[in-house]
Amino acid sequence: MILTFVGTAGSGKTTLTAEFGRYLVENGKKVAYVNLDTGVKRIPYKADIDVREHITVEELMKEGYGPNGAIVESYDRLMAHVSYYLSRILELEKENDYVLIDTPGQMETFLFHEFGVKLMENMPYPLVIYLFDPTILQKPHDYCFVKFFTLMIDLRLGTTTIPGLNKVDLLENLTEIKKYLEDVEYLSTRLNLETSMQSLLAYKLCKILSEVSPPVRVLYLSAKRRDGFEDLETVAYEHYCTCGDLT
Ligand SMILES: Nc1nc2c(ncn2[C@@H]2O[C@H](COP(=O)(O)OP(=O)(O)OP(=O)(O)O)[C@@H](O)[C@H]2O)c(=O)[nH]1
Ligand SMILES: [Mg+2]
Repeated sequence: MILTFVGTAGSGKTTLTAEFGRYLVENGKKVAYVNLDTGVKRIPYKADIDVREHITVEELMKEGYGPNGAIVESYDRLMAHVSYYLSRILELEKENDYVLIDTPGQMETFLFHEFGVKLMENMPYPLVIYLFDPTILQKPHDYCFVKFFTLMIDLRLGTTTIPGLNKVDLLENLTEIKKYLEDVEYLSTRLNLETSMQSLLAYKLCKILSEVSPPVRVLYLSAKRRDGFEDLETVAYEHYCTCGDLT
């Protein structure tokens, strides 16, 4: 089973990769780790595959690139090795129960560069966990954004994407947040009470949500407290082993 963690900078991809891996190993599973981030300095797990074998952002900056240019250039150079990484990931999958993939710090690098697209499109039944930080959820329309962004990842990468609210240990109002994320009727009612253009747009989008997407389960995760780890295992199992729906 291959699980790919995608998310905005600082959403907790690397920490979750390490901690979920440790949890799986403690539960008797064989786990392999893949680091696809050319910019990371230190990682808290032992990577079986690491793109920094080929190139790092640091090296490119020494060649004179700026930080953003170096990130893009690093994935331009990795394009020549996509098939190599793909075949090594598939080998690891045969030898392990889980392959956990940690993706570039900035999500746009993975979603907008051909490297991420080619890698994911050629994986069999790719499963992505889209990690989002609680700080993004300020207004009712933000919940709509998260739901559609999950679909946009499916659209771009050809994956099945499960949204995962990360760092729930920081939250005091999780019950209310769950209502917004799981009950479209509740969200629509709240959006209807708002007067902004964003809310109106979100209200219209919510109406078509059930047509374009089955009701997808949301994960509530914390690497700090290991919250949601059993659910994450279940999602992976249902996706790969029962080819079931993830509602
Ligand atoms: N409270 C809390 N903090 C967390 C959790 N997971 C990660 N963090 C913190 O969030 C920050 C970012 O974590 P990372 O794992 O580096 O996040 P990332 O998405 O890999 O970050 P980049 O790759 O640099 O974009 C660190 O300070 C972590 O300690 C969590 O479950 N709870
Ligand atoms: Mg990281």
